Amino acid sequence: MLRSAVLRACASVRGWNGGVFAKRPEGSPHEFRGVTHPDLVLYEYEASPWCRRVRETLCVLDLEHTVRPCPRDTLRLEGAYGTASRYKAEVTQAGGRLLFPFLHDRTAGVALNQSAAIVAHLWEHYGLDAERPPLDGLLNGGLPKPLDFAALVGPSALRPWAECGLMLAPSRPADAPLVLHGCEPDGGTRLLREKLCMLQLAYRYKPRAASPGAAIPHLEDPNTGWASFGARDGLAYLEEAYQIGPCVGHLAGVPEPNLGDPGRTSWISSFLRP
Ligand SMILES: N[C@@H](CCC(=O)N[C@@H](CS)C(=O)NCC(=O)O)C(=O)O
Repeated sequence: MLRSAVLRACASVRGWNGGVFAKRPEGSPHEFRGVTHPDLVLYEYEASPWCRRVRETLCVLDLEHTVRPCPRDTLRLEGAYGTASRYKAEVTQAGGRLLFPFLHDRTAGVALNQSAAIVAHLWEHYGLDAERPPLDGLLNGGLPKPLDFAALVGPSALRPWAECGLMLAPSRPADAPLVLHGCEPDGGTRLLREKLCMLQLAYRYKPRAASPGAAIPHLEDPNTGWASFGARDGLAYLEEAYQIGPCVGHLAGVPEPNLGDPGRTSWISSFLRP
């Protein structure tokens, strides 16, 4: 009850952005500069406000992509990670900084940090014939800075718990990526994204517009043949099939060895550092 109220509040902070696709001209084939399905890999974590901005854009542009979740090992040091992190090494290998979101567009041959640059890249490459929904424009540079920040941070601040796609939990790896059908503001989709993120399970994210009666979220696991609609079964399945330990808490220490950036700080890390 409380959870669904919070989920509804999270969605309403950003006015359901990401639940409505950009309109494309009548009869326009669903292709982007001749490419029907660009090969996009997003490294992100659910609780990061800046990652939300990019996930929304991918939904608005109806771009299927692969998510490789990079939840935090620790809040004490920015960019720190240990052997429990599954995908962070790929970010530096692809030329990125340990700062999320990070997009590797393997079709365009581009690797990008910074949410604003990623959003601009996606519109320039894959949204030229698309009509930007006014709300999406407003939430991407159309608001005064303090309001923009509040609208961005609101949905994360309403679910600040470590398990909500912020910190990692030990998990079994999956051979093939799972498949998630849903959209950014949908509460059930968010619950599944949070869990997939905490467990660092890669997935193909297939945007579905949010309409009354839309059959989302829908989760499939090609590794076992399991599939189901709705969040409740999906959460139980992921826990049973993949989780092998509790989520590390907000106060988790810097991992030893630290395979990431040795000395980056932020206001939150200076606050938490002993
Ligand atoms: N200005 C950047 C901010 C990105 C950012 O600060 N990301 C934080 C999470 S919200 C981060 O990745 N911190 C390092 C870490 O998680 O280790 C953007 O717009 O992408």
